Amino acid sequence: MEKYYQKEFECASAEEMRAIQTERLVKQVKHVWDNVPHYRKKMEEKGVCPDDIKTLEDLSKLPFMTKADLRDCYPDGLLAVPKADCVRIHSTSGTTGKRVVAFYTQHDVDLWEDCCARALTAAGATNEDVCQVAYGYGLFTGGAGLHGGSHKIGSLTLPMSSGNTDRQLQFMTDLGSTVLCCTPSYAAYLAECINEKGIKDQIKLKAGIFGAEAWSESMRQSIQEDLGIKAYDIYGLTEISGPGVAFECCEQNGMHVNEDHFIPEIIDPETLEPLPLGTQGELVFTSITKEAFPLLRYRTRDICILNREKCSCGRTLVKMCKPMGRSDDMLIVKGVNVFPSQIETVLIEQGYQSNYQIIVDRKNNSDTLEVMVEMTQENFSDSLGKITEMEKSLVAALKAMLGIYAKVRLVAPKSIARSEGKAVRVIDKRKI
Ligand code: DLL
Repeated sequence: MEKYYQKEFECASAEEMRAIQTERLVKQVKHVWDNVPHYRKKMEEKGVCPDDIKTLEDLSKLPFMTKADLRDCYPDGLLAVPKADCVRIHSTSGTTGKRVVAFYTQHDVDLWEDCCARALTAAGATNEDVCQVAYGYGLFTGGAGLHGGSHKIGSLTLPMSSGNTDRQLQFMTDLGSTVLCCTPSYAAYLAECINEKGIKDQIKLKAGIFGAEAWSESMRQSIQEDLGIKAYDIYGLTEISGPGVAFECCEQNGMHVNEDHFIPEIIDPETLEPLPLGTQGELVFTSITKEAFPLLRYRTRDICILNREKCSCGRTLVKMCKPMGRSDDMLIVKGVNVFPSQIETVLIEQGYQSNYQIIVDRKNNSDTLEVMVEMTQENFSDSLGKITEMEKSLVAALKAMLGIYAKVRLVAPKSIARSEGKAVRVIDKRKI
C-alpha cells in the first residue's frame, strides 16, 4: 500500500516533476481555453493564448483567478466539461450569500481521493487501520475527501461526520479506531472528553489528520500528549479539490504539496509578482489534472512560504509551511469561514451602526467569537432593562448568517475607539 501511493511523482526527480508539470499545464490551458468562455476572455484580455504557454516559466503570463471570478460565474459558469460528465459538487461559503460551488467528474474524485490517500499513508495508515472520519460530511469537502482516501488504502472507514461526541467516543473505543480525521479544535475537544470520562486506556488511536483551520505547534503538542498520538497537518481548499492539496509526513514540519496535480506559486499580494522559494507571500495554485473545475493561478489568500529542502521521508514534493494568515479579511472560526462584512450586514439590518469590533480568541483549544457592538443613541435610550433581550436577538441573527455562535456585547455609544486610518474591526488574539 505504502508503495502504491509513493510511486510515480511523490519521489520524482526535479527533472521528472518539471516534465510532468509542463505536459499537464500545456494540456490544461488548452482545455480551459477550449471549454470555458470566461477563461478565454480573461486570457484574451491579457493577450495570451494557449500557444504562449510552453514551459513552467510561462505560467506567470496567465491571468489570476479569485473568489470574485467564482462568484461572477456562479453556479456553473466555470465548468469545463458537460454537466452530464460530472458526478459530484462540493461547496464552501463566499463573501456574499452566494456559495462557491466546485464540480467533479469521476476522474476528479479519483485523483482527489488519491491525494488524501497519500496524506493518510504519510501518516502511517494502512489497510490494517480503523480510520474514524469526524470531519463534516455533505457540502464540506473534509468528510468526503478523507473518507475516499481511507477507502483507497483499504482502511476500515468509520463515516462518523462531525459532532455527536458521545457516539464518536463509543465507536472509537468499541471499534478500536487507530486514525482520527477531524479539525484540530474538535480533536482537542475529543481529547478533553476522553480525559474527563477517564477512558484514555481504552483508546487505540495512533495518528490524527487534522486541518481545515489554523492550528499552532503548541496545540499539536497538547493534542499529541493528550491522545498519545502523532498529529499531522493537512491542507486544502474546496476550489482546488478539498483536503489533500498538501499533507505532512513523518518530519511534521511543513506539508508536501501534491505538485503533480497542483502547481503552487507564492506571489506578492500587492504587486502580484511571483516571489522566490523561501519568501513569504500569498499562495496561488494551478490545478493541472482536474477536468470539471480546473482553476489556473487561483489566489488562495493564504499567506505562506514554500521550501524545497531535502526531506528525510524521501518525498521530493515541495513543502508549504502552516498558513500564517490571510491576505483578505476572511477569518476561520471553528473551521467556518467568517467575513467581517457578513457581521456588518447583520448589525445594520438589525438597526445598529457599523461601529463594532470582532474579537476572536482561542480558549481551551477551541475558537471563540465575540462581537462588541456600539449602540446608537436611539438603541441606547430604548435599551433600558432590555439589553439581554437585544443581545439575544443579535446572537440569533448572527447564528443564522454565520452558522456558528457569536457572543454579543452591546456597549454604550462612542465607546469603541475610533481610528484615523482604517478601522480596526478584527482583533484576532489567537497566536498562531
Ligand atoms: O477546509 C478543506 C479541508 C478539509 C482541508 C479538511 C483540510 C482538512 P475550505 O472550507 O474551502 O476547505 O477552506 C479552505 O481553509 O484557504 C485555508 O485558509 C484554510 N485551511 C485549510 N486547511 C488548513 C490548514 C477546507 N491545515 C481554507 N491550516 C484555506 C490552516 C487551513 N488553514
